[in-house]
Amino acid sequence: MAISPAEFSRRRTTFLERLGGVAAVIPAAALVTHHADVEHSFRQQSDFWYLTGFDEPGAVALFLPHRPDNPFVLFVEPKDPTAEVWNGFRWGCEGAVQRFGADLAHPRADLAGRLGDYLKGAEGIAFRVGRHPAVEPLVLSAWSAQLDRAPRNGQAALGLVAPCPLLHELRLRKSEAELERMRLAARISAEAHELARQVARPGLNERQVQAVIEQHFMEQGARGPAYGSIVAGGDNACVLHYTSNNAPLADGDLLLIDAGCSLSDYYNGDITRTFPVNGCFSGEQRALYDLVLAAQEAAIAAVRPAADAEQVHGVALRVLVEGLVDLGLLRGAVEGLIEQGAYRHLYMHRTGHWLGLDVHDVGAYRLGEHPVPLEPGMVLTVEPGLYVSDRLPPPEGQPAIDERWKGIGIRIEDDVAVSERGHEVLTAAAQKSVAAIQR
Ligand SMILES: [Mn+2]
Repeated sequence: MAISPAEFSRRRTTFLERLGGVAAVIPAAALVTHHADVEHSFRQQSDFWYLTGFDEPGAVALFLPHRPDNPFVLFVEPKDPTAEVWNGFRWGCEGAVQRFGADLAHPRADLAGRLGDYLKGAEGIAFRVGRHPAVEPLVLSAWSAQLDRAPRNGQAALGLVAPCPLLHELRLRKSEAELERMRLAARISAEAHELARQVARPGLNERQVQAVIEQHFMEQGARGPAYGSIVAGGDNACVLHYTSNNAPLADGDLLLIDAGCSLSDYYNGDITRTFPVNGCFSGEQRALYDLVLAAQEAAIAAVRPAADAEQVHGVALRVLVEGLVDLGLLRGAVEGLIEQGAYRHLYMHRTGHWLGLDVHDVGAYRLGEHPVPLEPGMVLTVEPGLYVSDRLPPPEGQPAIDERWKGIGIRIEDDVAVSERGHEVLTAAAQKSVAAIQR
């Protein structure tokens, strides 16, 4: 079930409460040029979406706690038959009020003329500077005009503040309805990984596997991939953000796939699986796979209320480093290796990130000195990996890597929701045990 209008309304009420007397200006995304006069398919800005559910470009939402009778105002592209013939349906001002719960709606072109009046009486302006080039000059000039008037009308000069901390704290904790959407995104994404493993075979191109995955996303009603799918055979898997996906799969190589779908309302899955192209691990591949899987399972087991993402990372890291020492790929005492970062030529990223409307979702990881404690409703990925290649030299004192290990890149990633009792793995339908992925 899609997020209900009532839930969008509750989000706005909470946001308005948190704003105190500060007015917020939250712009929608603009269309982005792909090339020449062709645009990328539209992707709404997640903060704007979270508060409005309005999926058109160029709109601007105002949240005005100092105007309790009409605190939610939308500026939208008005109805225009000619424009709609070319670019599709618009809700217009009437739709903004009737379907999206705006107290008042105006054509976007009126923003410059009306913004100053709407901000009158606010204690400050919450606006994200640096991200919205079409809206920022209007906000700054309305702010400037208020500063000009302040000495005469005796009102305190307004402050300009960032809306992000407030809003992102809300987005970090998912409601039950949001978790339901994320379960669906996770399920569709997991099914696509299962299909990919069934079709993968030596000689197939990475791109052909990508097609199977993304076809499933769209068949199942998702918008498409949540991010550039990574389909990386053999040594390509050691490039963390490999997206060229255009090499033939080799017999004897592993295939790393990092792909997840984005639903119509932008909730995302983010899954990585790694398996042998021919269904059979070599000794070295198996040793490293067992190690990454053990690290991942230990890290998932550490996800529970009051733990934090740094502890989860620490658990994965310890398992990896201990295993790498056992395999002779690192040398020294585990504690010291972790402290010095002597593993970073083999494991160079963190173990996870928040997941939600953005794939790398918003929300702080630390507040000052302290890591943010996990709470029920938070969703994070758990994704340790190992990447053995010539790209980064071992640090001083660490052994040279034997050729037999090179070209092995492995990552295993699940989406994990923190629950009252511990955690729920949303992506469990994507198999990862050796028994399941060997043929
Ligand atoms: Mn991820």
